[in-house]
Order: sequence, then C-alpha cells, then structure tokens
Amino acid sequence: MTTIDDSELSAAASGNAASDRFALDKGGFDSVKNTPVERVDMLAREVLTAVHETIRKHQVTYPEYNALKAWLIKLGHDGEWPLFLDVWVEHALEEVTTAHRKGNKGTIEGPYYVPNAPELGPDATMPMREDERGDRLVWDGTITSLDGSPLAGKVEVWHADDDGLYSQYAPGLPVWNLRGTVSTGPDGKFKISTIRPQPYMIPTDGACGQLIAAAGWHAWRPAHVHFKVSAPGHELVTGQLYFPGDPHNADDVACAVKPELMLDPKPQPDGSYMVIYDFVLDPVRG
Ligand code: MBD
Ligand code: FE
Repeated sequence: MTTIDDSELSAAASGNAASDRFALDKGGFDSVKNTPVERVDMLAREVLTAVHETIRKHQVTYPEYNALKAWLIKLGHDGEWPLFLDVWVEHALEEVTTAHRKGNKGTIEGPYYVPNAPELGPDATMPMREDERGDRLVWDGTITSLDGSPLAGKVEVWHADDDGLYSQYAPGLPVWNLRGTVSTGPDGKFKISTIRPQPYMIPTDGACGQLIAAAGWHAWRPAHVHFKVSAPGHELVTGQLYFPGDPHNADDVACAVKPELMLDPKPQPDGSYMVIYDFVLDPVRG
C-alpha cells in the first residue's frame, strides 16, 4: 500500500487512499453473506431496469455509451468509487437506515473516516500543528440516552483544515491531524477545542471532477465537522455539523445538510467561537 506522502495532492492519490482504507475496514462481503438470492436478484434487476429505461427514454447513443464505459474505467483507476458513492448515493442510504430513530439521526459518513484516532479525555484539544491556521472553535456537549440519562461514550471527530484538506488523504499533514476520539465520563459531558474548517471542494482532477464539469455541476461541500458518537447499548450516530451562512449549505454536492445539524457558533471577545451541540442516542432495538 502506497501512502499519501509518496504522492502529489491529486484526486487519484486521495481516491486510492480512500479505496485502500475501505478495503481495510469494510471491504469484505461477509456482512451480506446471508442475503437471500431473491433479494440480490431484485436489487440488481431493478437497478439495471432503471438504466435500460433511461437509455430508451433519452435515446442514448453508442458514443455516449462508450463515454460511460471510459468514465467508469477511469473512476476505478482514480480510486474514486468511494468518493462517487458517498457523494451521490450515500445520502439515500443514510435516510432509510436512520428513519426509525427518535434521537439524533445524523447524516452521511463520507470517504475520509479513519478508525482508532488518538484517545483524548473529556476535555479535549484535537491533534493539530503548532501553527494550525483557522478560527478557534470550542464545542461543548453532552451525550444522553432517549430517556435523558447521561451516557459514558465516545465522540470521534474528524474534519478538514483551513485549506480544506483531510489528514491521511492529502500529503504533508501529520497522520492524526484534526482527528480524535473524545471520551465522556458518566456525566456524558465533553468539550472539544479545535479549529473551524473551511468549505470543502471535492477533488476536480479525477473522474468525479470530470462528471461535475461535463454536467455543469459544482464540486463544493459546505464547511463541516464529522462525528461518530457511540455508547454501550446504543445505536451509533454518524453525522456532520454545519455552520450558518455557508454559501453551500443549500446546494451541498453530497446532499448531506439537514437543519438539525446546523451549529449556532457564538463569537467570543478573543476571536474564537463557542458552540453547544448535544447528542441523544437511541437504545439498540431488542
Ligand atoms: C468529504 O469531506 C465528505 O464529507 C464527503 C461526504 C465527500 C467528500 C469529501
Ligand atoms: Fe468531509
């Protein structure tokens, strides 16, 4: 496995890093080994039928078909299957799999999560460079169960830096930069000091960027802070928090913004921002 630091900042470098990461953490088919043949048949057939219907409806040509083939081959070469799926497909999955929750539902995970980030106490400063640029952000919160009782749990946090870059997916950053695992005590409380990330542009020099340019779309996601919140006996909540006023809150390329994920940062006299955001976790269904 090549590491990102052998590479240039490019779509293929971040794409292949995301593909390698996926293979390491989630790449097996084991989790669906008991899926009945009828369900595979139904899902595959309905997706293919939707493709056939699009071809008939719009009289798709051979040059267009060959462009699709070339594009899919390039998507693989660039390692951008995780990026493509997480940007344009994951939001629908997230919607159907969290609809039952009474507590926080969250939003998509995206391609840049890395497990086992450094463990920090309940009063945490995110790993960052001494000269890390960006406005300071201090986030206070509590994890509780649906019935209001506090939970000893974990808040895993990861986000881009002031240049919109994620550690382990762009060269030249410390491995765990702006990635951490914050634990709460029995009172469920945590406090996280970090920097406020900038809007994020998905890589434009690979296959996903080619699609965006050809379709006249844009590549922007609003600034966001990713989280995974967990506690024993409760459903894991994966999501992202957003900042009011971001120009891309209303047209996120990944369709992952929800009003309940909007922060309310309060500017402080020293130029930093303070914010409170709490989590309510659903007990696992018995
Ligand atoms: C990201 O940082 C992200 O959160 C998503 C969903 C897709 C690409 C990059
Ligand atoms: Fe992200």
